[in-house]
Amino acid sequence: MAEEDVYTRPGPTNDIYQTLTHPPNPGTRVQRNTAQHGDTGESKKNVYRAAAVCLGLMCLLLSASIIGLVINNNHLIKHLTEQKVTFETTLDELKRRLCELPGWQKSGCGCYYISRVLESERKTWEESRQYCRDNQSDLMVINSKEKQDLVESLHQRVWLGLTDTETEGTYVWVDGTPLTTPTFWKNNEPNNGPYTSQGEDCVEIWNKGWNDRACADYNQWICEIVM
Ligand SMILES: [Ca+2]
Ligand SMILES: [Ca+2]
Repeated sequence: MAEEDVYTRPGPTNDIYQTLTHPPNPGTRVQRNTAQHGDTGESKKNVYRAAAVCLGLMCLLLSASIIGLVINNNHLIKHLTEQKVTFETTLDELKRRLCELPGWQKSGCGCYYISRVLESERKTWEESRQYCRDNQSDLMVINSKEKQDLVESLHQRVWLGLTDTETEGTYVWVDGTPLTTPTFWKNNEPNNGPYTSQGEDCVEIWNKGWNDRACADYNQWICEIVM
């Protein structure tokens, strides 16, 4: 009888056997898995929706930023344009007043200063140019026959704003333009001073023609303000 009690007594051991002999209904397991997959799909949709909303918001913010930048840029351009007009007006007024000072004279579209004849006041080409720059001008650029006629009419020997200091034989005006304008060299000039050791890299007008001359020589000069 004791042996029978062992095999019929309910307990954890018998539960295990029942589970092994009667496994859970497979259909139930499939239903639970399907429900789990449905939940996962819904979660993914929610994530996608949230991502789409975020992207939409970012696009809106970006568009608003671009519109703001365009508006600010337009304001900046308008402000700079107004400043430019003010600056140009002030500069024109300054040039006009400068042209009224003693020693300056207006001619055509320019205003000119011719240094005095006194030998003690003559300057090298660089010193002459510096004088012009200190007075809101530069050495004269001759880019037309009218300007050549003007400087010839002065009957002075003066430095012009033309040099080949950078590259021998390649002349450049002080405003940066190359010598492609009409030229008015004297006969046999420029010759780069064949009888001098330092060469001749700066240009003067002398007796109605251009001559290259040693830049360190002392000379009169002519400043120009283009109006
Ligand atoms: Ca030269
Ligand atoms: Ca010469």
